[in-house]
Amino acid sequence: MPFYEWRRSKHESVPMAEKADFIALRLSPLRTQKAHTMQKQRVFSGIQPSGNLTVGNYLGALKNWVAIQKEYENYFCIVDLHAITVPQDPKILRQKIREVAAIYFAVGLDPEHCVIFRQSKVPEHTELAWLLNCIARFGELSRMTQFKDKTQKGGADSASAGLFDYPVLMAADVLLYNAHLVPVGDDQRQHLELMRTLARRFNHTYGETFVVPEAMIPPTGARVMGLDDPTMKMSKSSPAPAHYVAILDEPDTIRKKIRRAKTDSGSGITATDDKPAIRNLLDIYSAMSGKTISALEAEYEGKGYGDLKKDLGEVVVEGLAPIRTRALELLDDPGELDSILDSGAERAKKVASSILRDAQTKMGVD
Ligand code: AQP
Repeated sequence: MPFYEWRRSKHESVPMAEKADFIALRLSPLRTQKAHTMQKQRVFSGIQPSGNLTVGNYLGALKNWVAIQKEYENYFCIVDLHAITVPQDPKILRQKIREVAAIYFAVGLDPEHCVIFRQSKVPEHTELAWLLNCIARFGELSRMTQFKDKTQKGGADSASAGLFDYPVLMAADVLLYNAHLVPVGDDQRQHLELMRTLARRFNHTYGETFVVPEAMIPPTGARVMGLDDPTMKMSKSSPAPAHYVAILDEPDTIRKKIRRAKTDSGSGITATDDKPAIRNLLDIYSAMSGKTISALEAEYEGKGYGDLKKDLGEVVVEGLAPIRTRALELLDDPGELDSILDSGAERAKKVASSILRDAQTKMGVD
């Protein structure tokens, strides 16, 4: 069974042991043969340039994009219009857009298999978002937990309408390409459900138009938690650098942040409910190294938190350092990055414009 089918229908976490099956399936000669004769399915995903990309973004999204890129026709977007749903400094935003682009290429996304572009350069995204706004319901958007989380501090009244509408723009991003699959971290599950609801509602009301996409959530690293607070999802927009490991952090900074990560009381190294901080460190370790959580628990039996943190620091440095080096090289030539993004936008527009036109025609606004 292909990875996406195996994973998508379950909507639950997958046991570590199944990871090996995933790799075996992907190498199966039968599957490779089939891939040549069948038209590739489409994948869409994106990341907001709203801060320093973290190891959470890497494990929940980027690493998996790279792993599947050859099997699908991929559209990977830098969702800058999502980023401005909260205040951004325009100068920093421009810099972060390039950083995200550099990281996309540095992790190994290959323009031969992936169309990589900026959301704001393909206006069809906002045009379709408006059409979908007219079928999305206020009640549905009011139930989005990410909106509630993000407005917890400042209150919903002062949040931008864009932040409230974020999931509709996200639905437009994916439906605009008739993508079958959306590789994301666990935090996007609810948005994906809304996207599926909107696609079905549109098809039901106006006639078959959109593919109803499926989420593709990785077996480990799907929800990396904050190093300073294992009850909070690690987020790139956190004002506290100790909260996250950034992909572009220097190796010594990574070691230091992991050394200072919060731990739980007691001493055993187990991924149990009473040890959310240790479970998070083991999850990161497992996703970065490919070792199962149970193998790690056995390896660290009788050892201390300090041993775990020291080794984890090295594993993370080893995984991220080459990406950092390559990304910094690419950032030395911003003109080249911009021009690759522009040509990606041209390619994306070709697909997006015809699907938008179809939706407009169905709604009678052609
Ligand atoms: N902590 C995480 N663990 C696993 N996956 C994660 N993702 C984000 N955080 C984690 C995945 O990364 C992709 C990019 O997400 P995004 O930039 O569109 O928005 P987000 O989910 O809101 O990510 P952040 O880092 O928390 O950004 P801010 O702080 O700006 O809101 C998605 O696939 C997401 O699942």
